[in-house]
Amino acid sequence: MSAPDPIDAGRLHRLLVQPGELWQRIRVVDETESTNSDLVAAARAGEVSGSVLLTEFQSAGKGRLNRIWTAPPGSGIAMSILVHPFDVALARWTWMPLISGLAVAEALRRAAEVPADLKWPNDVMINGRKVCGILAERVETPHGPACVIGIGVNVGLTQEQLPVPTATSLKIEEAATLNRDTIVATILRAFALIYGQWQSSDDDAALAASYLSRCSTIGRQVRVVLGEDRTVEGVAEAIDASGQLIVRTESGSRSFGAGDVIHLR
Ligand code: BT5
Repeated sequence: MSAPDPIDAGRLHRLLVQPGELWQRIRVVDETESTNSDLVAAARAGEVSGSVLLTEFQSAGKGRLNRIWTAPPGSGIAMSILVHPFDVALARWTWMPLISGLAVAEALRRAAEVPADLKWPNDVMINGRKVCGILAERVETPHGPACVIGIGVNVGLTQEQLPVPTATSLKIEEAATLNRDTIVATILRAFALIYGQWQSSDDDAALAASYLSRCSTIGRQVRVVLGEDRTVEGVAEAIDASGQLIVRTESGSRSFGAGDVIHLR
């Protein structure tokens, strides 16, 4: 198998970085432990909003809840983005992980022509298997609170290279393109669009509707895993105004702001 073309920071810069637009700085490093850890540290040191950091290989990629994200060198997209939603009330920041998932799902549909959808809150799935994981972290910076969002997309992994059997890749799903520059640019454009709409309007109803149109969790029997031996089962009914998942259980409806969801049937 031939090696993939390296991600081209210069090309991405030409495509995306413009004064007055969201994206201001795009860097690619050969290898690092975790792009999220690096960008969180940079944000604390004053890095500008609209910074994007990509790498060809992470030696200690982070998942949620201290889990690990792994992928062979050059096999995917490992990217973190830094944004300062200055004008947005903190109470609405609960939408950030969902906006990110929605942007990736839309971008993979558009650029790679795959039927990507979302398992609440932000796992991007193709045919029930995970193609992208997202880790959103809030960080205190000299400019105020900010958000670092880590996006890992499996692009060229073969079946044998998948770290877990529940994963998939764009290659396995016979995507229309495996060009990582194209996919990164499409994700960043989609994010800028949805994020811009969220930032400029307090009405989250349209956002919730867009999210719901891509979310495969609603209407399903689910198990929400809250801790080692704490789980809740029921039917996923809705997403509320802050992006929380509402589940109808035997003892009534409950809402969840975080947690791992398993689709049961
Ligand atoms: C996530 O966590 O899905 C968030 C992953 C975020 C990764 C990006 S890459 C760029 C940025 N820098 C970082 O350091 N991280 C971000 P979670 O939902 O906890 O899922 C982690 C679980 O998914 C692991 O415990 C494995 O079971 C599984 N997993 C690990 N690598 C995977 C992969 N490449 N594809 C699919 N599943 C994977």
